[in-house]
Amino acid sequence: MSFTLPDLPYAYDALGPYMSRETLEYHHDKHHLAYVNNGNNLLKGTEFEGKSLEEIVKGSYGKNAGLFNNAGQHYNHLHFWNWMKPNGGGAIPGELEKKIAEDIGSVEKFKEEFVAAGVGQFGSGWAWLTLKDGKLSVTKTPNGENPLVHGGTPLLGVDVWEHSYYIDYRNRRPDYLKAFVDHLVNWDYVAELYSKAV
Ligand code: MN3
Repeated sequence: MSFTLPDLPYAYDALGPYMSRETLEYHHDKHHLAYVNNGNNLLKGTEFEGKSLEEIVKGSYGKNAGLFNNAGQHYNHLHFWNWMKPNGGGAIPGELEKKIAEDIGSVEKFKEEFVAAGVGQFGSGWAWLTLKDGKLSVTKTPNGENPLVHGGTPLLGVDVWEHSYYIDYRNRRPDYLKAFVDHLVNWDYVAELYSKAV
């Protein structure tokens, strides 16, 4: 299976003022496209040709760094576009909200931990809401890594590479993360991933 770049699930200007058209044009059309193209080139002739994206991500981790970086980022970005929506944030579907309260303490505590994980990721990477061994937690990873390679399922992730926020927020990563949790998260998509994983 080769990688392809899907269209964004909303218009380029749909996430304003929290994420601009210019950011989405660079991030989707250039950065994500580069992961797709580089990933396809690096996939050729490897044992991973014909495997699913998840299998490629898990299988190449620690074995083929070039392929892993691009396949991991392709996986992360496929979900990232769906983890956001216009007028996002807001209410969390009941079952998931209950599970967050059980495992993390409260929705407010989750938001604090999630923002802190993103702020605390030194350099490029991602912050996550992860399901592992039946339990939710907030985690973070460097570069293109994600919870899949650590035995978990990513339910929500936020890209903290500078290309994700520098046009709109410059160096203010905490402001970007706060805007993401309060105004961008597509909780219906997170809940859908949760129901598939349990
Ligand atoms: Mn990115």
